[in-house]
Amino acid sequence: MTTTSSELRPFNRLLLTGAAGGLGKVLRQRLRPYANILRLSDIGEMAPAEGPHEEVVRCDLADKAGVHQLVEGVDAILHFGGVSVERPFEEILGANICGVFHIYEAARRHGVKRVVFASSNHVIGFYKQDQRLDANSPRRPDGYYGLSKSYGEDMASFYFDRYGIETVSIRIGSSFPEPANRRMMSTWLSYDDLTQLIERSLYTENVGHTVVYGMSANREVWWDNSQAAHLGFTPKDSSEVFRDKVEAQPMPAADDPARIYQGGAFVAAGPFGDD
Ligand code: NAI
Ligand code: 15L
Repeated sequence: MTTTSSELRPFNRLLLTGAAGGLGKVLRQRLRPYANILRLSDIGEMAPAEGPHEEVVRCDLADKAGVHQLVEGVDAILHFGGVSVERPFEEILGANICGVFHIYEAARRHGVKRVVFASSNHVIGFYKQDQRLDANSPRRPDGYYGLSKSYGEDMASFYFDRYGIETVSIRIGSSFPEPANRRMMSTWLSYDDLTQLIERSLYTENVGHTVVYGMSANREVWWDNSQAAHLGFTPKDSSEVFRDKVEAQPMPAADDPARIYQGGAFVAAGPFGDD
C-alpha cells in the first residue's frame, strides 16, 4: 500500500544540499511538509531563513570538516549540491567526488541512515536513444560530470553494504518547468513528479541502494523503472502537453548528438585544457 503525503510523519530535520540551485529553490518550498526543520546548504548565497522551520548554512562540499558539521543533527540528507553540468575534471573533483565522500562519511559518523542522491541520466548518456535501459544496465557515463554521478552511486552502494546507510539514487532526466527540446520530451521530470519521487525515496522502507530513473509519465521513454517498483512512484505528468511547442522548433541534424544519444549534447563536451 502506498502512503500519501498527508499521512506521513515529518522528519525532525532534513538537510538539502544545493539549496541555492534551480531544483534547490523549488524543493525549499516543496519539502516543507516533510520536515519540522529544513537545513538548507550551498556554497552560494541563499535567501535567509524564513522562520524557525529553516536553517541556512553556507558550506563548500569540498570542505570535509565543514560537511561534518553540516550533517550533525539531521535525520536524512537530500544531496542535490555540486557541479551540475559538464566541466573540466578539476572543477568536478572537489564538489562532486570529494563532496559525495564527505556527505557519506559525515552520515556514517552522525548515524544518518537515509540519503536521497541527485544522480543523473548522464551516468548512461552514451547509450543511443533507440536503446532501452533499466537500473541494471551497465553505466556509460558521457563525461566527467556523468562519471562523478556514477562514482556517487558506487559510494551509495558501498555505504549501504558496509554501514547500512540506505540511499535512493535518482537518475534525474531533465527537471525543469517544461521540456526545452525534443530530447527532453523523453527525459522530462516535472517538479510535482520529482517531489513525489523524493517523498517515496524518503519514506519507503528497506530501499538498500535503489536506482530509479527520474522521469515523468512521458509518451516515449528509454528507461524501465520496474526494478524500483517498491518505491511506489507513479508519475502524474507527461511532456505530451508541450509537444506542439517543442516540435515547432527546427529538427536537429541527423548527426547532432542531441538526436542520437540519451545524454544529448553532453557527449560532445570537451576535451578541456588542450590550449
Ligand atoms: P544547479 O547547478 O542549479 O544547483 C546545484 C547547486 O550546487 C548550486 O546552487 C551550486 O552553487 C551548488 N554547488 C556547486 N558546487 C558546490 C560546492 N562545492 N559546495 C556546495 N554547493 C555547491 O543544478 P540543479 O539543476 O538544481 O540540479 C540539482 C542537482 O540535481 C545537481 O546535483 C544535479 O547534478 C542534479 N540533476 C539535475 C537535473 C536537472 O534536470 N535539473 C538532471 C540531473 C541531475
Ligand atoms: C543534468 O544532469 C543537468 O544537471 C541538467 O542541467 C540537465 O542538463 C539534465 O541533466 C539533462 O540531461 O537534461
